[in-house]
Amino acid sequence: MNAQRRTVIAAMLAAGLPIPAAFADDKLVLGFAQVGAESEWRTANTESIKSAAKDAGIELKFSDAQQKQENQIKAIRAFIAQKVDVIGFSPVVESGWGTVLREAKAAKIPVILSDRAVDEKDDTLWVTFMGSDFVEEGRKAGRWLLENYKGQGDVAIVELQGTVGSAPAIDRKKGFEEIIKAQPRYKIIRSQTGDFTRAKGKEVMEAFLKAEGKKINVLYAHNDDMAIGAIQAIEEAGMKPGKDITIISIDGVKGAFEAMIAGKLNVSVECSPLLGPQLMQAAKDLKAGKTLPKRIVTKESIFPMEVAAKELPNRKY
Ligand code: GYE
Repeated sequence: MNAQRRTVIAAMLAAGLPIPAAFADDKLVLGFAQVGAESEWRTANTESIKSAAKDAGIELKFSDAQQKQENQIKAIRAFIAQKVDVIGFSPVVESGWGTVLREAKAAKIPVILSDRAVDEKDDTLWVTFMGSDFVEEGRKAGRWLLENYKGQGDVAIVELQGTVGSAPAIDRKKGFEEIIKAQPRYKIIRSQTGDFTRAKGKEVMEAFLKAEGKKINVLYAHNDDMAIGAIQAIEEAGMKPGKDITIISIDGVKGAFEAMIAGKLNVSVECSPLLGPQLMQAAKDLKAGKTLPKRIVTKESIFPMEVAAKELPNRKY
């Protein structure tokens, strides 16, 4: 229900007037500004949000920003103009949100950050941030490498980063580096963005292979889609992904499980996109006047290739 309608209902109640059913049952309206459709993860996230809104009886206004911050800002402004009850969004990059978030606050519309964080000092600009601990995901990837890599001597790692300036790219790099720096033989020899997509992952891996060739021992990809693109590049270069080059990625989407079963991907760190139900619950709680915890962390695991075939039937995305 929008703020205007709430005021009208309050005035009617105060005047002792009956509230027409259609008026009072008015649906909660949630505006959601999504990043885009860049990965299998993102598609599953969108699907989770849409189906959870339906199940919860929430009217969802959904916007796809095609990975552009300016589109997300436009969408949020449109939600403010439409006086939605709650705004949810997954910020494509961390910085540059202060102005539009202050506009939402001035309009008294609560904002929920879903999946990705913003880099803003004033944390009263959003009510809660729900999503994964990306630094911890990076650490899990690093720990798996240190515990499982069998080769001797220097280990040459190439890294495919996510979208430049995005929370998962910044944090997954940080967590991974924090762990591997304990063993100086592990060295990141090249690191570049593949923007979280298969096409870019393939293209950048081709360039890495051209420059470094057989020197590359390990690929660390910030998501499965880039790893899957890179696998293609490695095969086209006549090498065996998962054997000649150890491959580590993050998300745990079905495509990664298939690659692991085929022996081409060594491990995927789980990052759940199934945030829809908790987002709807949070929107309802806000409407009911409840206070939400400032941070809601998603619980996650890690899947090495040895368990992929057994786990695949349990996967929901
Ligand atoms: O890992 C990647 C997606 O923000 C956690 O965005 C998300 C990331 C996810 O495109 O596949």
